[in-house]
Amino acid sequence: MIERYREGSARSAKNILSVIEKVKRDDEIILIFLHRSVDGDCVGSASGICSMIRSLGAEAYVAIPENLPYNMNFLGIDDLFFHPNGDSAMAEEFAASRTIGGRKIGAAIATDCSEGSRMGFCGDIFDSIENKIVIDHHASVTSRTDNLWIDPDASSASEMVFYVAQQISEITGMDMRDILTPNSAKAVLAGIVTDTGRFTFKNTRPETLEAAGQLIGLGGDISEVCYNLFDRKTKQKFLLSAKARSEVQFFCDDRFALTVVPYSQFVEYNAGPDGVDDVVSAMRDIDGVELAIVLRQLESGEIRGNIRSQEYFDCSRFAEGFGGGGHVRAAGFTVKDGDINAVAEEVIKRVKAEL
Ligand SMILES: [Mn+2]
Repeated sequence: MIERYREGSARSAKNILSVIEKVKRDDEIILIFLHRSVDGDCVGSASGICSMIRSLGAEAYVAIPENLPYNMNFLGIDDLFFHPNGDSAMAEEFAASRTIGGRKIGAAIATDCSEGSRMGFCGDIFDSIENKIVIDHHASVTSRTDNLWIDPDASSASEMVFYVAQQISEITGMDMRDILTPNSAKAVLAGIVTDTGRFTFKNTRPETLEAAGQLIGLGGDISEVCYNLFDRKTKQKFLLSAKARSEVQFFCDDRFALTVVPYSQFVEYNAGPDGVDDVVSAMRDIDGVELAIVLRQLESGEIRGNIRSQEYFDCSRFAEGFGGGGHVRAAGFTVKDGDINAVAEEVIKRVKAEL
């Protein structure tokens, strides 16, 4: 066991084992929650926890607030998900009685986020459940529960979940292969790969690679994961990304790069909301650029800002100014609706005051 994870992962493992005991005794179910705008890390960490709980004989589902992005379909983990807003019999039963298969929700586990406000429409369900466990690597936390493991230095929630699985293996004597199925090991690996930019970001530590190495041994195919999450793209996405890159503007002696993608461009290029996901890091990597921001408008009218910095700009604090959050070098925010150009002007003004 990696020393710096020993205490937190042991505490989380014990909390999880005790809720498993409780839900088995009371014939209840556990729901796992992740943040909206789902990404590899929230999906990977939630899937790992779900697989772990099922392996210990309790019933669990990942309550997902939106469809899995197409580039994560290769993970083959559909059986872990529960779509409370879907049109399945399960969703209908839940809407009518707040039960699944006749069982009440006995506990909630949040991974890669800690607050209902980050979970889209699943937030109300999360908030209504009394028994909560949180495993997260985002520093901005306001929720207060004893069952909280927050480690802002961890590369990803998925890395933390891997070490929780290892603790459960140590405590129960179960083999890691019986705790994480090959597909969920692949999902946890996908989470680490996502949040480390395939092991190139500064958050990549020896313990990150240790976890990744073991996950490959458990069935995670690293090249399949990297191809699907980073390299694979549709023609539409390729063209929209090129357009967004060609329209980048520079400010503050070229230290700040900004590009603005109105919804009309998503329509023109027939690309999905993830169509410019690869742009912000590419902008941040331009020589001399400290701060990169991509503003995009979604079909709902929402304006989403993605923020990346190179060395010193605090993205998390800047995002908080717009009601968002994240990490020091990578953060984001969402503005409910409004004029994307007006938001851009406000962003430029605030950056100029700070950078
Ligand atoms: Mn994460």
